Amino acid sequence: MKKICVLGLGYIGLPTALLFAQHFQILGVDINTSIVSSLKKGNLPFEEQGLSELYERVEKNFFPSDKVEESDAFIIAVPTPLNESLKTAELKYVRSAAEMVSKYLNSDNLVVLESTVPPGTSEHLAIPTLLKNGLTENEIHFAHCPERAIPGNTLDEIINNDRIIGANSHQAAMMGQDLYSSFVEGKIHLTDLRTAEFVKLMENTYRDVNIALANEFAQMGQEVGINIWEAIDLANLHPRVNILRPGPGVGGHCIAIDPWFLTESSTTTRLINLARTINESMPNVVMNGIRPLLQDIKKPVITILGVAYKGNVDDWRETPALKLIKLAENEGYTVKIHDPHVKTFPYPIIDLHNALENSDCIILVTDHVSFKSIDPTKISMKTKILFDTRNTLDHKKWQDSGFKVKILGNGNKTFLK
Ligand code: SAJ
Repeated sequence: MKKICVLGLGYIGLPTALLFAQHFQILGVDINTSIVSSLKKGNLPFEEQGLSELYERVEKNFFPSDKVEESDAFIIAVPTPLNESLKTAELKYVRSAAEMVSKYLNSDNLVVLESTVPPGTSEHLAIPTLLKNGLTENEIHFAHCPERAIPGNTLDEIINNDRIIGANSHQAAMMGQDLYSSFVEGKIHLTDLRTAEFVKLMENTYRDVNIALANEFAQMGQEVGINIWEAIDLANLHPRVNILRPGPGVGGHCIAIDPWFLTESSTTTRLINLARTINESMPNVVMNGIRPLLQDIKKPVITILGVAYKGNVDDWRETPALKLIKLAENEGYTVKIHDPHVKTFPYPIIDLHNALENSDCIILVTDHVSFKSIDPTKISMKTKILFDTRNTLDHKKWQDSGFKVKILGNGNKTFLK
């Protein structure tokens, strides 16, 4: 049985490792020893639909460790965070993973980089680092196979989405295709390394720009006096229009970051940076909507519902909630936070009852499905104000329960309702 070493057991590395473990012996490596030891006890480090069932099924083929060993293939799925002040990719984890692999690499092996990286990283940084053990460039079989899975539906998307594999040679491309077709049911498309890197970044940038447009429309909806949510639904009835949804900002480890990887060494981009600026300013837009609602209240207390970057996940990386909380604190508000999914966060997360007690205003930040079942008739707050940044609750029900309801992007109701 083939042995595959997966480096990085995070949101992508772990599901990928477990899917490979259906067919191969998997060494799952992470430098975080607490992740390794909890995986050894059968505890997964994060929530993801279907992951624990998969883990139980393939456990016998999956070996967590903090050390790399000789293997037939190495998959690098380590984080590539953004250096916030420079707006550039931090590639130290890719470099150190490649260094670890280089010690065990031979000319029969395949190395796959799954982490999202700026164009050129495979050729300029990853391959040269792997060469350190004395192999020549022709002896290295290298592929970039960026993940395309959406958190919350990761397994289904890793299996069923089409996959792009960029490679440094025809042989490496074939090896990559052979490996991934063990569980990928979507089509596999082959290309060169740099194109694969670029395509991945284009996908997330396209989404970011589309959301920025929706967010700009939302602000215009308020100015013009229309309900932008209805307007977007109506525009999307056009067969060639698909505007995404406004919100409190774009979070997560991908869409809020990847556009910067695309622009970091470009002098020609304008639109991409502007979209980032628009999306990053959405917590300010929310705060501008909240301020007049609380102006007559002494020492306002607000309740943030949801700090995960999007609905039904426990991931709060790059969440717009953090900026919103900071702005609210700077405004002098007391902030209480409830999120049924997020377990650890820089601010205390408290239960719903305590989060609402003595509060003046709820700001719904994350569209967790469970928030829809909150019964507004059972809520006792000091002042009943709801600001829904996701247009997700049943507003009539909340109004009927005495709440003043504001919705991001709703300048007014339509005449017919
Ligand atoms: N958001 C909106 N409005 C929308 C859609 C999303 O404000 O209409 C916000 C979300 O609330 C969230 C952020 O955008 O804060 C990003 O969420 P998302 O669901 O759009 O995307 P991610 O970051 O969870 O996953 C994306 C996906 N990329 C695309 O759809 C092009 C996924 O396929 C990628 O694999 C993933 O990034 C990644 O890892 O790159």
